Amino acid sequence: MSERESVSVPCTAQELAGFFALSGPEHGIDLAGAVSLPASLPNESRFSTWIAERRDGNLDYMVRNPEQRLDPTIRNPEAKSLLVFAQRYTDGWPAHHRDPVAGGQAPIDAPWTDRVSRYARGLDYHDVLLNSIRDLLKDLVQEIPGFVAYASTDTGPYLEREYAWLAGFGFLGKNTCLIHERLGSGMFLGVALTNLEISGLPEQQTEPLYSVLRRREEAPATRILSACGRCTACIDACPTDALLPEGGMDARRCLSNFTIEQQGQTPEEFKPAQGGTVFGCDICQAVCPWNQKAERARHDIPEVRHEYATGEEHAELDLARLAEITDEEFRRRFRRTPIWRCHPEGLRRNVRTALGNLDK
Ligand code: B12
Repeated sequence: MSERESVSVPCTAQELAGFFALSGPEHGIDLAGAVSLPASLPNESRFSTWIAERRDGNLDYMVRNPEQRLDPTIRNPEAKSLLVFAQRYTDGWPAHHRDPVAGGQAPIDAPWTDRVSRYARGLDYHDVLLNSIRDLLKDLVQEIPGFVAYASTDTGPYLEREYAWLAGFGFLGKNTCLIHERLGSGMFLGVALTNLEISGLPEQQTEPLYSVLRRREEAPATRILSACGRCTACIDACPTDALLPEGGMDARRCLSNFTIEQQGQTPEEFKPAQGGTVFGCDICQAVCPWNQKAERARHDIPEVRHEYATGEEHAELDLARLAEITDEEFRRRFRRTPIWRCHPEGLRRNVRTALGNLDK
């Protein structure tokens, strides 16, 4: 935000809720809320420990300016609030269905899309959700003169799950995902840094300002940090012990990190755990009882956005061919999907590992 834009603009939480209720559904937003800045994040010290111990596993963007990630007003002193949004990408994971992809149990002739994490079977959320948020913000500019906002999803220096928790979206699961009690964790998060000075907004909220379930949902009386109780299904199921028993994740052991983010070879010790998966990992979400419940609840909530359904770029292709995919074909097919992130050499690497595992 520049000097000119630094003037804060007042509004009430109620006005914002009314606006979200009108504009949210139009732009495919499932949850919307807001957090006043600066905010005290519930797991600030856990993030600092994670960085200090380099549990990021070479995710250099996470290690850069960690203090700014904890407090966005360091970089933008004039920012007054962060709007928070969620968009579902799946209805959940079927009961007791260890994703064949993730579990590595997929037979050699399984469709290869079954070997890709659910979040990556359609178009890229960095475009879809970001555009939804931007469209909604354009509407809000019309309503509130002087309103300024910068939207991002995933890539901005924000601990998005922490803000989503403060905004009343759900709780932080042992699988480290933000879990909504009825929608599960199959949702993307996005935020917008703004100059809105919002009155009537508790620091920690028990429900979002807008929810796709609004009329059907009873708001919880209090918002607890984690509702996993004694369940350890995700920790037990993770084949590489990436989820820590005390909470949080060691990304140096996460299959999702190896198959999406990391360049170079997957360490030998982790290759068998990749099974038949070629991109991402869903095990810790697939085994989560909250996601199995979400699957059962899907009949009474609107469909997930069509952009996240499997598209043409995921047309059938045998793994042997995919292991040799040319850079050009990769670019042509995957440019608009999350698979773009791992580059052609990353995809070839992942497919070869999967083929090696399936051969055994
Ligand atoms: C880096 C990153 C990764 C890394 C590291 C994951 C991680 N858990 O940190 C890797 C590449 C492994 C990854 C994988 C995935 N990611 Co990711 N990732 C991010 C990113 C960019 C930052 C996350 C971060 O801040 N990590 C920091 C460390 C400290 O987090 P942590 O160890 O989990 O600890 C935090 C909490 O768990 C909690 N905590 C820690 N210990 C304890 C203990 C207790 C008792 C409690 C209550 C809480 C608690 O406090 C910490 C601070 O918030 C965010 C986007 C963003 N800007 O926020 C997306 C994000 C978290 N990822 C997302 C997704 C979809 C995924 C995958 C599902 C993709 C896939 N299918 O392969 C997997 C899920 C793996 C998993 N279980 O996390 C979504 C999650 C949406 C949701 N519903 O929560 C996000 C929000 C992106 C988005 N904009 O939608 N991701």
